[in-house]
Amino acid sequence: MSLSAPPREPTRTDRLLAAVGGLLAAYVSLAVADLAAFWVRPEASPVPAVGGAVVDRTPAALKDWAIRAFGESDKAVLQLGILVLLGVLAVGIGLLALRHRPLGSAAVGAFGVLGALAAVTRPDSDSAMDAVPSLVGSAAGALLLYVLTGRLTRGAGAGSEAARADRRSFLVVAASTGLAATGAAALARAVGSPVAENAAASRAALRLPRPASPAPAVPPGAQLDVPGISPFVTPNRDFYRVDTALVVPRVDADRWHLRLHGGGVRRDVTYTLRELMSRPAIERDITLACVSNEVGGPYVGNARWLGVPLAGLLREAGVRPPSEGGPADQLVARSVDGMAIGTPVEQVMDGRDALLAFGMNGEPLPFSHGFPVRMLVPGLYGYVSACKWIESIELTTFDAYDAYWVPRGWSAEAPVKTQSRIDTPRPFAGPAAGTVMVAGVAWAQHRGIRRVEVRIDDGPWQEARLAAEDSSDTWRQWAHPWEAAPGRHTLTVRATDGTGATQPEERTDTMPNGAQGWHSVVVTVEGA
Ligand SMILES: Nc1nc2c(c(=O)[nH]1)N[C@H]1C(S)=C(S)[C@@H](COP(=O)(O)O)O[C@H]1N2
Ligand SMILES: [Mo]
Repeated sequence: MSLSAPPREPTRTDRLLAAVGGLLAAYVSLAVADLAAFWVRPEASPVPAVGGAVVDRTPAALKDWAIRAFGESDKAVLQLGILVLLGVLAVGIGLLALRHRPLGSAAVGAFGVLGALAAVTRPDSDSAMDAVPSLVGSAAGALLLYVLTGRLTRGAGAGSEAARADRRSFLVVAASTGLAATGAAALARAVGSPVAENAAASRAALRLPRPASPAPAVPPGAQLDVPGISPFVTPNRDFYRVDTALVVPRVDADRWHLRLHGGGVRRDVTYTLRELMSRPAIERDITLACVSNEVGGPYVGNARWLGVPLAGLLREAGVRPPSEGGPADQLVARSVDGMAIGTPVEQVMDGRDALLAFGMNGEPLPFSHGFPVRMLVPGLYGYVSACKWIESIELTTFDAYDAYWVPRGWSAEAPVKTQSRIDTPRPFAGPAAGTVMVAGVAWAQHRGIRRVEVRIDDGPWQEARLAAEDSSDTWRQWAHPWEAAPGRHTLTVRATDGTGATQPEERTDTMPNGAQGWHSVVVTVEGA
């Protein structure tokens, strides 16, 4: 039982245990880092920090593919990928530690340094404290690996009593550390990060102002009574979510402010939420769509938003649109998580209801939709208008600055393209022969929808019944009763917008400025 016994050759069991030790060291590193991040900042935890760095460096085409392949799970898939890669590396490090203990621990430390670098170089990091979770976590992991592998190769022989005692001790240390890390992480999650708690409390305490200009009541005919059609108003919990945030920012409304600055602004202005909410608020129904929405895709939703008109705020600060000689043609909105979204100043100030919104369907913005304040500009895709968790607005020019998505291959300016979607019947459905309601939604925000037509197979285009128009900024439901004969049929839809332009047949990619083309659905009608 002497500590000075010379190391022996590792057996297969030793190697297996070393691999387990490596995995456990990685697990404990991440758990401890997560724990530390609860006090520092949840976003500074290594997996979201590294994941965020990966997201920002992912080629646009790959990101677009990921959104299409994994939908709103793309972030979970990315983080799972990082964990799997870490797992493989951890096994390698465990085996390395068996040969060379200090080197194994040094490797764990090196990953800690990488995580720390990722955390402090995130655009939303404003403190070196963000390095702490990764460093503390990896230090714990490195120490654990050192202790564990120390139990593996001491002793005269693999079968000796000393070696057996060491293995028992390995298992005891491993099990207790693993349990302790799991327990601590679970406890921290249950208690909640103080940062997130303050944000949740500030949201719970928020009283939305009454709109000086309420939205007109939704016309009764705007909602068709067709099972399976998208509801005219998308409930918040069903509203699509697209953003780059791996951890949803939880902003404390009591400490939030918005800075307005840049070309044409008389002098920098800063608004608190209270100041913003004390201005006359307007309430509007606006349909928001994502440029990554494929023909027939789900990334579009309609809500009743409450906020203050952005144009008025800009005017007050001295901003004039380019058509009135203003020096800035681009408004860059930046968020607490480092997003930068560029919007044409001309459109923001042309009379449409561009908003700094704080209410969504009668409640404060949900955290995932930008609490406490986001921007919205009817008629423009979200990536060029709808900055969530906004914290500053800079007036600049398109020549002088490329917003986040532009170097990634997306157009700097992107009005929404007219789209129509068949919600029901679903693709590959098998309705019974007879009257089948073909129905869905069509949108061309700020131009409005004038006509929707449906085609069965290669038949003539037939005009669908349009639901009442709420506003030209919202989508419009449509329905068409079809006398369905047994067999396989292709249903196709196309819309005509308020300018008289009909959706072109040709499909284009979502990149660089939105998909176009006709949506069709294939169904097999069951015989009578
Ligand atoms: N801060 C921030 N704001 C953002 C984004 C983002 O990644 N970060 N994504 C934009 C995109 S691409 C779209 S389509 C809309 C989606 O808003 P939603 O998630 O509330 O539906 O938010 C926009 N605002
Ligand atoms: Mo988007």
